[in-house]
Amino acid sequence: MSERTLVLVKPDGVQRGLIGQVLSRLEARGLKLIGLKLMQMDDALATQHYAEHTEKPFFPGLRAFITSGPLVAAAFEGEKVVQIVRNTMGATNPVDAAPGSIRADFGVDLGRNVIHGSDSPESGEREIALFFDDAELLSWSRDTEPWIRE
Ligand code: DAT
Ligand code: MG
Repeated sequence: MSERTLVLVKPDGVQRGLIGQVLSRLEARGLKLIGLKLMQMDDALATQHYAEHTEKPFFPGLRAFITSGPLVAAAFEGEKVVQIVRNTMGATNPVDAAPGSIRADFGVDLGRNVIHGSDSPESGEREIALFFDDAELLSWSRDTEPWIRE
């Protein structure tokens, strides 16, 4: 079953010039990109996107950070993409993230962990709808597909 996931290169990743390296890892792994944009979140979008966290003590800081500058939003599609992205990202806290994962290799702080990835296929659908219009999502067939998935 194909699923979709939302990836954000957060404002720390953009400020630090890591957009290409972060997306490159996902692209090189074999994930199929179906949507991509540079944008800035406002408070309303941050509150919707992080709906599960709005009552947490860290939310005001998280909202200030995620709206503080441009970010890159990307949508990927394919079997098990949610889990593949989560594993490629590493644990939420870069201190605990496995070496080789994006959060370990590019960060040291929970509040500056460079990348977001949806936590379930349902979250993927919900979050992609917040960031992309249908017309911004491309359905395309990749010529290299047989070399990436059996
Ligand atoms: P993830 O981004 O791995 O899905 P999450 O959904 O639990 O993690 O939290 C969203 C973001 O909020 C996370 O990437 C970093 C920040 N965050 C989470 N827990 C935090 C905490 N206890 N203190 C400060 N920031 C936190
Ligand atoms: Mg989460």
